[in-house]
Amino acid sequence: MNSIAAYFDRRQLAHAPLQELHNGGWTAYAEKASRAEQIAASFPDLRPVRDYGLEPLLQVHDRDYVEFLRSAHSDWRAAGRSGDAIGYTWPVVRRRRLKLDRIDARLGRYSYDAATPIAEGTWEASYWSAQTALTALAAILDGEMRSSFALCPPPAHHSGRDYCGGYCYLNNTAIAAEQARRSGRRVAILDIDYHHGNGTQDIFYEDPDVLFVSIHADPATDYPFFWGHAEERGEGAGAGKTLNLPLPQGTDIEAYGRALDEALGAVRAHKADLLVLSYGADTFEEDPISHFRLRRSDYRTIAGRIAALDLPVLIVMEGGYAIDALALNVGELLSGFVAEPKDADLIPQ
Ligand code: OKP
Ligand code: ZN
Repeated sequence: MNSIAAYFDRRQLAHAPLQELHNGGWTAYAEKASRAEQIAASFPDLRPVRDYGLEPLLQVHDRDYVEFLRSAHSDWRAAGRSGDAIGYTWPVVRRRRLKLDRIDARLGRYSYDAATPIAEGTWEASYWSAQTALTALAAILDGEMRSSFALCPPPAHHSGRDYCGGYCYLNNTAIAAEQARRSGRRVAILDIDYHHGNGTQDIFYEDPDVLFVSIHADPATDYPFFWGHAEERGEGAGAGKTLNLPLPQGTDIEAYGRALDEALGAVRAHKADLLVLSYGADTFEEDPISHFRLRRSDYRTIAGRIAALDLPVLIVMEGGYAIDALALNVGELLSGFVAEPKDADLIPQ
């Protein structure tokens, strides 16, 4: 049983696309609602989520993108389509600024892949996933908890300011990080999902205040291919504030641990006072769409090293597709973090 404060809202389950384009054919959508159901069922008490409205979402995402997400499925229906909305034409060559009404054009304009269908409940679920991250953050900022866990399907880290992709629609992680920065915190984001967090990276790429560090499968072999290479280090004022540590398929805890030490060194050097941890359990050896070799017990090791930073940690759930193992893997990671209320720190020794 997990004891760290965990946040989740059942409206997040409204997102249920049927299928995705995968290796040249349609397969069942991997980011299934049963992922969250399994994890949620492993918590004795999930805490309720507050509604912070659209404003914190619009600190990260463009308004026209948010409006697109809200209306895409009904526009799809209005165009006479059934099932989930999905694009098939992407404006990759200097055409992104064209403002077009046709739903197929807008699906291409606001996405970069065909892995991210918009179903009837996608907006509702994404909205509440972002509110879940904000509520879990507030527990830390208000001093109620030292660390907290946001159970956030749909996930976040492939979504950028004006695009969805990789099962991600709103960037919960970036929304919480931005909110924390606006509350005066010095924020570092550590992304340990198997896949590179291209959306989060893009959002903070020129930002000197928010450090983004990611350990992930080498994009030369793995999704999302076009981001996450070691030479991407940030730009402009943000130069040096992005660190990518790509690792080969087959990586086990030894090589992973070395990358983790480097990542934690960067977090320390940034002098962060809050860590946002984008956690994907798809680094697990049995994950059906990923190729690292981490074992369940490795998550406790990883958490222990992160906890040794002695920072408050907002843990935001990203991927993880070995559904039967998911709750145990999440529990193993959370077991490494402080579960007590923050006030316990004040009790004299
Ligand atoms: C989301 B998250 C491989 C298909 C990959 C997209 C993967 C999105 C992962 N043939 N489809 O980072 O766990
Ligand atoms: Zn992933």
